[in-house]
Amino acid sequence: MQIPHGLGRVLVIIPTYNERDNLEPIVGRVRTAMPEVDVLVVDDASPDGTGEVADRLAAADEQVNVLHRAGKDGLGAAYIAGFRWALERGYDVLVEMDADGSHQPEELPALLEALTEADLVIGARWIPGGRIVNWPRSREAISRGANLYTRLLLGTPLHDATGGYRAYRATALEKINLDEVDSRGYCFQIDLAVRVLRAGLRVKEVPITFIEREHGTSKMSRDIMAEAMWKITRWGLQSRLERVRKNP
Ligand SMILES: Nc1nc2c(ncn2[C@@H]2O[C@H](COP(=O)(O)OP(=O)(O)O)[C@@H](O)[C@H]2O)c(=O)[nH]1
Ligand SMILES: [Mg+2]
Repeated sequence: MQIPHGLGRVLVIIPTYNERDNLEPIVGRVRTAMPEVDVLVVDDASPDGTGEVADRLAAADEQVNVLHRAGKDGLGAAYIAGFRWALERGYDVLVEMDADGSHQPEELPALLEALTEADLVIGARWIPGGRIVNWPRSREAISRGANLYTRLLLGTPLHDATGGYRAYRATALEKINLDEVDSRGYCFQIDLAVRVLRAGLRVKEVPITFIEREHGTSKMSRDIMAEAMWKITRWGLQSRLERVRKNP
C-alpha cells in the first residue's frame, strides 16, 4: 500500500524495552504493509538484547534506524527523543506503534488515509468497529475507566485518549511545545492529544483491532497508573480554575 498523496515522508517510531522476540516480526510487517515508510526503533538499553536485534535489522535495511538511549526512562521520554530525531530529519508524518504486536501494521494505511483530513489520528479501541483481542477484563476496565475519567475531567471529545497507535503530522508536533511535556507513562498519550486539541488542530479517531502481546511482558505499572490519575485530575482542575478566572 502506498502513502496517501500529499502526506510526504512517513516514519514509524517503535519504542522498545525488552522486546527481543517481538521486534523483528513487527518491523518486517511494517516494511511489508507499507514499503515506502521508514522505521525508527527507540531502545532504552534493554537488558534482553533488543538493541542488538535492532542494530542487526538496521544494518540489513537502510529504511530501518535505531536510536539507543542510556536506560529505561519511560515511554513518553522515548517518544519525544524519537520525535526530535524525526523532525530534525524532515519527516512529515510521525507514527507511534508498540513493538509487541498489539498495533497492526496492516491497519496503518487506514490511519494515514484519515490523516489526509486531520493533524492527529488515533487508532481507537472504544469506538464502533474497534476491537480488542485477548485483553483481560481487568485491563479493559482500567482503559475504559481512564478514558471516561479523561472525557469527564478534561472535557475532550475523545474515546481513546490513551491509545498508543497514532499518526501525527510533523506540523502538529511543531505547534505544541514538546519541551513542556514531562509525562512519562501512558498519560503521555493523553497529554499530547489534549495539547493538539487545545492548539485548535483536528484530531480524528479510527477504529483498530488491538491484540494483546504473546511474547514478553507489559510495562504497565502501579506508578504509571498513579501518574495518569494524578495528572488528569490536576489538568482538569487547572482548566476549570482558568475558566472561572476568565468568567467569574
Ligand atoms: N524505549 C522504551 N520503550 C518502552 C518503555 N516502556 C514501555 N515501552 C515500550 O512501549 C510499548 C508499549 O508498552 P507495553 O509494555 O506493551 O504496554 P501495554 O501494552 O500498555 O501493556 C512496547 O513496545 C514497550 O516495549 C520505556 O521506558 N522505554
Ligand atoms: Mg502492549
